[in-house]
Amino acid sequence: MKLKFSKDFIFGTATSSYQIEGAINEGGRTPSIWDTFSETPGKVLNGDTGAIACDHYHRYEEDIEIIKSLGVDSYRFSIAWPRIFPKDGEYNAEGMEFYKNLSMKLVEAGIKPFVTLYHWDMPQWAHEKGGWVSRDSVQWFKEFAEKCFEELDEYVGMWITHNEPWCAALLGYHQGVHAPGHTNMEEALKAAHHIMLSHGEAVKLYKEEMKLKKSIGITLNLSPVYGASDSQNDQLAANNLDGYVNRWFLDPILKGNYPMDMMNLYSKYVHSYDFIKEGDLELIAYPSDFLGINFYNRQLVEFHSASDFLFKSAYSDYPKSGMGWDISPKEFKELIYRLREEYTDLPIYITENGAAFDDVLEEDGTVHDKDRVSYVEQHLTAVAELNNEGHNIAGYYLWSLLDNFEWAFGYEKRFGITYVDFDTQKRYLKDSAKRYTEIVKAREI
Ligand code: GBH
Repeated sequence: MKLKFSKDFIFGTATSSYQIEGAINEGGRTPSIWDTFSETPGKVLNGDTGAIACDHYHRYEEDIEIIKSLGVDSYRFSIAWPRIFPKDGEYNAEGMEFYKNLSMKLVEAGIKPFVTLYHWDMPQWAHEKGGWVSRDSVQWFKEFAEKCFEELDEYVGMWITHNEPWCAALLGYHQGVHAPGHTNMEEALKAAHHIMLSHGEAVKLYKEEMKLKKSIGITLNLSPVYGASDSQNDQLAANNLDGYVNRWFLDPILKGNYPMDMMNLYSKYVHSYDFIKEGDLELIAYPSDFLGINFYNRQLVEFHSASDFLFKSAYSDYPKSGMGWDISPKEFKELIYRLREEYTDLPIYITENGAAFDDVLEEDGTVHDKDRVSYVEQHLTAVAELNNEGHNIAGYYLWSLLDNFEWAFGYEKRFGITYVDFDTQKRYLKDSAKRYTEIVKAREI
């Protein structure tokens, strides 16, 4: 039986600035923390950097043609902060020009720009003044946001303040696998707090001060977590990972408080929680218009007494993507049920979903990525089913338009529905792009 998508359901595809743009020294841009990090030996696989990436900065018109050919309603991209503020307090109109042209051309093509302000490329100057660990970052971000709102709001369909604060804060400052590569839990919690605070400030600025009217929200990476068994210990492990990845962000943003069990668990790593100031939680929970979710996989954990928060990954017999992540569309649905029950009635956008696999470019320029086709079909079916059940998923953005710089994995992991030959910068539509186009055009699966 075919499942239908409503007329106003938004189909899209997504990218982010550092992962595709390249042109790191052009248009007045200064380095971001990801330039610094990826240039540090040992941080990124094969020593890859985003210096050239997909050369999208020069090829964006060609890339818009690809987006057009997919028939999607919307395109999600992010703005490189160091193009807009290459130095503290110094606005760079030339940097903004790029995003204006991109947005205008998208609008002309009938494609709605969905713009993320922060997808992890903090200017190096801001990092040197303390980065997200410093409370001043809230102010720096607000200035950046204000300029973007001023210059781009007329073209933009929807705004996302932050992409995946968990990654920026915890992968960046606790696990050290993302820029800036620190391993300090207290720093990570401060960074998370300031990122969420800057989200609240930006939404408030947008609505209350600037009185602008498009939709604005935040995107979280959410992973439904399960214990390997029903034992109390494994369930505790699951609760802790759920707190670490999901609740630490969901609770402040949607309920205006931090989860107490996690505050207790973290307290031995934190000198004091006085970086959480009076009024902060209210601001963090400032009402936005939607919740964005990036969904990739569920996680299965077991109790592990020797690890900081008492969990470790457990063996799972699920089929895996090329990242080794469980393919878990059923758990995606469970995540949405939980959000509806415990957290929010806001429209939900799936702002990213997709998978890496080992793609092979055939001599005739085709890529038969049947595993990705199946991954996308399974998750889109889940979205359609959820909507039939009345859960109001307002849109779906396939990650990613192009193979790109996959952070710590460099160019080795390909998430694109378009294959990029990084030697020639030639693009080739994979079978998944063709299948997605069919679904988008038929608006049914
Ligand atoms: C997103 O982050 C990013 O927004 C995007 O830039 C990136 O290219 C894309 O995903 C693909 O990676 O513990 O092994 O089960 C992904 C966030 C967080 C998703 C960790 C997978 C669990 C991995 N990821 N999560 S595992």
